[in-house]
Amino acid sequence: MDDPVAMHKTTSAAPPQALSSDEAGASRVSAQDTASAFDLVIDALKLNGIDTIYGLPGIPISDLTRRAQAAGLRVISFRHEQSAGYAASIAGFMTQRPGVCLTVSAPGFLNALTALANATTNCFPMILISGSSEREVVDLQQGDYEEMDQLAIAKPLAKAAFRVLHAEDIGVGIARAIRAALSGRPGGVYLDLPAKVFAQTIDAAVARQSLIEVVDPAPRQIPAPEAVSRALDLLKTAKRPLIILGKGAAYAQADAEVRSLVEKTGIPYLPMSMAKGILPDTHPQSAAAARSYVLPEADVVMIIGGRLNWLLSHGKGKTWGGNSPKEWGGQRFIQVDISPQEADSNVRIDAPVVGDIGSCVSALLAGIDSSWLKPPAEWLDAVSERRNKNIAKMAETLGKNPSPMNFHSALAVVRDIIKANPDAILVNEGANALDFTRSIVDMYKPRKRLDVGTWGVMGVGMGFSIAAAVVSGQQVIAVEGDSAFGFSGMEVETICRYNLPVCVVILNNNGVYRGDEKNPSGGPDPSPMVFVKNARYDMLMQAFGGAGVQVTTPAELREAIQVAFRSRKPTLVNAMIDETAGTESGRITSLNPTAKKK
Ligand code: ADP
Ligand code: TZD
Repeated sequence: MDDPVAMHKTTSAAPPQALSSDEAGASRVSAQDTASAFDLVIDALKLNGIDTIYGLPGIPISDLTRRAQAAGLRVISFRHEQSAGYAASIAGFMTQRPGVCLTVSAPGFLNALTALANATTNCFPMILISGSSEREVVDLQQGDYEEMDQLAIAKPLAKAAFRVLHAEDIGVGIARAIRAALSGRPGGVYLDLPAKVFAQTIDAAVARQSLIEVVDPAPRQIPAPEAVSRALDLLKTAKRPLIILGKGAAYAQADAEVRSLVEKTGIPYLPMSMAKGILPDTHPQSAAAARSYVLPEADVVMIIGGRLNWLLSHGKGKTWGGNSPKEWGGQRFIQVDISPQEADSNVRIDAPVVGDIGSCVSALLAGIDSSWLKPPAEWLDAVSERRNKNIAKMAETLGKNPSPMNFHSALAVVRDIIKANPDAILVNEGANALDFTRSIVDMYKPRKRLDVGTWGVMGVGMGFSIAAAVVSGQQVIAVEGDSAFGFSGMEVETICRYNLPVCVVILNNNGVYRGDEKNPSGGPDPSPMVFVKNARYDMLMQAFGGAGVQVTTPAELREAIQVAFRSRKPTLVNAMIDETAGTESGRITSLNPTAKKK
């Protein structure tokens, strides 16, 4: 684009429905010789291929949202900044372009900050742009409207944080934010724009010069040849090799290469939650159903785009065959990651391969020819046997039709729906609702499963669903615990307002984990773990013109989801399940300290 500022001016002056006549007039004048800071922000984003803003308007950024919409950006306006932030972050994960979230100062900024920190934690590229108060007043703590030193607060939670004080620096500010979000290990970036900047206008020619179209924001990082051969040499020694795919492998969009590596080596693989579907979960080499067998038994483990954090029991302890919680199980590790600092975070990494996954996996593949020996049959047979046994056991459980409906009988329905609609995107949060969905519902395509990620954070549900629908245009199904849904439930209005193809399924068991707890004191208050019984979440969706359905059987659930998928109408299915069905903390009971004496 040769002349982005001028281009934007032509469009932004046009729509009278978006701007008042005064504002439109001002914009027309500026179209001739000056550019406002609003224009510069919009043009800088557009110039860099960012076509959507997720945000919540108010002073000082209301006009930015109006002008962005007038200029042809899609502006998705939320009911709470946290959901807008989660939406931006998952858009970043899905597209490899930073998702942009826009908020007002102090409280608006803070509301989005959880999402920014979560993006950094999960390696999602995101840019939070917040308006802020008068610098001079903030720094002297003189009590400005929504006063807060936002830059200082964002810094420890973001991969990078920048402030722009002059309109002519907006181009640089946005370019730096994009590079920081995307290059190397992706993460959340904060960009502080004080209200005073928005009031500035500069000469249009200077403005044009100031914008930067970022060239190669996520440069390929080619692994060192010796690192690649070290990894291959180690892999060749393995008797019981295992590949673990993490969500970095999903993010990298090197799907064909990863699949080829798995298939050419013949090594069983385990997908982490959001890596499900890079290869279809029904792939014969998937060891997902034999996880508790392969982790302690494997001798060489190659981790691609994943971390040995709590989700993998830190690579040691009983899960890995160690005799005590801290003891190493004896595995040797290869770790493929873009971050040179990740190796040795928890246990020794014998062969780190540092680079982007596409380049690393291609380099590994180049060293694997037809003479490559598949893993010993003994190992493959043992893995298959465990896997088939566990799948058969699960099939038996899923075939049951208990009354009341439970997690399994409800999720058997979701499993069939995703099998029939593999392009649909599955958003998932809760505790039991999360763990059971992850293990029961097979995914067939990459980046179709979006969930609570590294923190196990509740509240991502509606923001993720909205962004998934906006970015992909595909049908979204959000499987939600009733507690999890509550964190972002008001965004069903946003779903209805933008008429998005989102079907929310609440597995409603009347509480956190389950719904049958009593107040131990015998007093009139309910237990802290329970909610209003048989709450009609479906009516919440109806309130905004969407479809709300209450179901109590798998047959009703199937029908309701099928209708939603056919109509693509915003739908909420309130699936009442057995309130005694859940376990405390789902699968992570070990992390839950409880008083010794009950
Ligand atoms: P999971 O939770 O699925 O195990 P994590 O979020 O813990 O995955 O790990 C993702 C890893 O992927 C991070 O260490 C990150 O540095 C890495 N990563 C992200 N993008 C890329 C990429 N393009 N190439 C290589 N590694 C990447
Ligand atoms: N707050 C935030 C932001 N994240 C969290 N993870 C929690 C609180 C604690 N928490 C969990 O870890 S799971 C969960 C909470 C509150 C809800 C579990 O209940 P649910 O799901 O109804 O969503 P199940 O299916 O009934 O277990």
